[in-house]
Amino acid sequence: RAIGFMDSGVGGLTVAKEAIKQFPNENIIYFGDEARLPYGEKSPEEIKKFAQQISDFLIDKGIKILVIACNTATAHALSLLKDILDIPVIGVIYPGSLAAVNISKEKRIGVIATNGTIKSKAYEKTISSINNNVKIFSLGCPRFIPMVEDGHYKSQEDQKLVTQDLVPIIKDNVDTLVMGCTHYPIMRKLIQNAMGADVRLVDPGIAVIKDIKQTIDELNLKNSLSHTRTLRFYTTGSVEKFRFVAEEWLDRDIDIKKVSLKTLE
Ligand code: DGN
Repeated sequence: RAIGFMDSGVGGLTVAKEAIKQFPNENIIYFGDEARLPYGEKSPEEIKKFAQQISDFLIDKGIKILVIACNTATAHALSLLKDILDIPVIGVIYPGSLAAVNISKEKRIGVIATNGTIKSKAYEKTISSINNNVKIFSLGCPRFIPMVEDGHYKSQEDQKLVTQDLVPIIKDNVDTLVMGCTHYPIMRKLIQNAMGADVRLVDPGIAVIKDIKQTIDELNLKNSLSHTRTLRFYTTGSVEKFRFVAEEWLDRDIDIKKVSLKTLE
């Protein structure tokens, strides 16, 4: 069986890439719901419905663990999916919060994310529950998601837009910044340039790998070593568009299939 990853688009590939590297024997099935992107502007009820549909689809394909490789879906649907699914479900917000608290020296932590994640206050609540003395500054950066989906994260013009949007959090003088949307690490360089070299960037998608490993070990879900693994990718949007960003990011050719929204309903 496989480890399943879900996101609204290519963002969760930042998590899947690390999983591909760290778990060489594990099958990976990835689902990007690009036809319904951006999740950041949808209501919690809609996100819950999408997350249920996608988890049903992935379970049908044979996953043994579900990783919600999307902060917005983690904020709105993690506890629901944990309740209703009988496989382990792992979200990115707790591991990201813990990594940020551990790495921050001055305990001034910034969080950038979709408007949906920011409104949910999921990071604020989680970070405060880990350490009550942290000052938290939050900022919605919705424009970064279409930039990443369209491959706009390289030019000077892209840098200008990113820096412009980050001005409020730059002014907050944070020492640590959580990239609280899985799309953002794809434009990590631009974010680091804007924030300055001494601000520590936290990628919750990397932090979650430890949790996945622990779940595999504890529940004895490891594949046998002789196994040749498979990687499969699904999108509800355009296969070509998904391929454009995904193959560059993963640095390999991949098999992508289109899923119509009708089959999810
Ligand atoms: N990648 C998603 C996240 O981490 O929140 C959301 C992107 C979006 O659909 N707005």
